[in-house]
Amino acid sequence: MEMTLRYYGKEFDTVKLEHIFQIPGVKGVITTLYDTTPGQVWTREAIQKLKKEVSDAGGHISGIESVNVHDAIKAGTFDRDLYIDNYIETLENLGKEDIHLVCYNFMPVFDWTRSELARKRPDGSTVLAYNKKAVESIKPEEMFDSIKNNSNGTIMPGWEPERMEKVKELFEIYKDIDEEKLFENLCYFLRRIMPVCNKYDIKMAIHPDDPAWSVFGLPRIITNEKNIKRMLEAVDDVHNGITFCSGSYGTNLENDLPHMIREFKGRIHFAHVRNLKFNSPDDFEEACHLSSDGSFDMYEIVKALYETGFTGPIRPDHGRMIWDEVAMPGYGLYDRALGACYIEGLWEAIEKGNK
Ligand SMILES: [Mn+2]
Repeated sequence: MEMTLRYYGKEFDTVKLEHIFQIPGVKGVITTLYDTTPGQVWTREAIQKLKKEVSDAGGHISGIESVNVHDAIKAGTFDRDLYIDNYIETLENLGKEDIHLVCYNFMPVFDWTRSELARKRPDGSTVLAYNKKAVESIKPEEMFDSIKNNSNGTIMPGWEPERMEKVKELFEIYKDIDEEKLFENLCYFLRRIMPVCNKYDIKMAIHPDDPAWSVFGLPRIITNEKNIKRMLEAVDDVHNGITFCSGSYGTNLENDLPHMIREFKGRIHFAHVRNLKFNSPDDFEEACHLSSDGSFDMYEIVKALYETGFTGPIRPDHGRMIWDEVAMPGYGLYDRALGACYIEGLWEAIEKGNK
């Protein structure tokens, strides 16, 4: 595995690349062109500029998170082929720039959903949290507002203001889309992009729906073992793979995380490793990465990745806000750095224990 951190680019991130590369073992970032909109072609010049920014700081790009998929593709509207053509052109440009991992998601309208961005824990740290009742009691527009007002002046991925203006229109295009239709649209997209992925050896890694259930009545499909298996079999190409995000699959307590990792051996191209603490099945908060702070056995998760021969990038996922840091919620430097070192420690112990 390669330890990495997510980075949004110097105009958007509150964390500096130079600081990221001071974290032990981190020389790669997972990054994106944060100012592009879904459907827009990424030019080679823009990709080269991003690569240079990272290499000038002493590191490299380990993968892209995300190249966002336009809603026309997810909803399968009449103009989807135009947007898929653009997506293919972006993949081609990434391939020519020697980038071989692309994380994306297929969630309608919303990216991840949380009811709180700064729930205070007993030690004074703040974390993202989810309460099912709180989410069910508000309108989608209100969630946009609350996320905008609580993100410390940053723009949260998936919650860009231009999406909020279109939220009603977006709901409209999904009104006849059920899970089956969404699944078909995903397969259609994957079949069309597989040739370019094969040509440039680009591994596509779909991110799970977060949380792993339907929110605001919208369909959600990347939620459990059965559905992932169906997706991997429908387009049976190694370049059609997954991002194993423990914090997202873990929202559904029926998902057996180490078992899923073993089940999808060879098709996991990217891993997000983080812990959640459940206060009840309907309420969780994003604990620190340590097993004892949350509900997951992080040793078993890392062990499953190690034992299945995982060689891709891992990144610590959302961190707590600690030590008075002011940053994009979930994406401060300090707690993610602690998470990276903790996961590296688990990995080293498991690796040496196996020799
Ligand atoms: Mn994730």
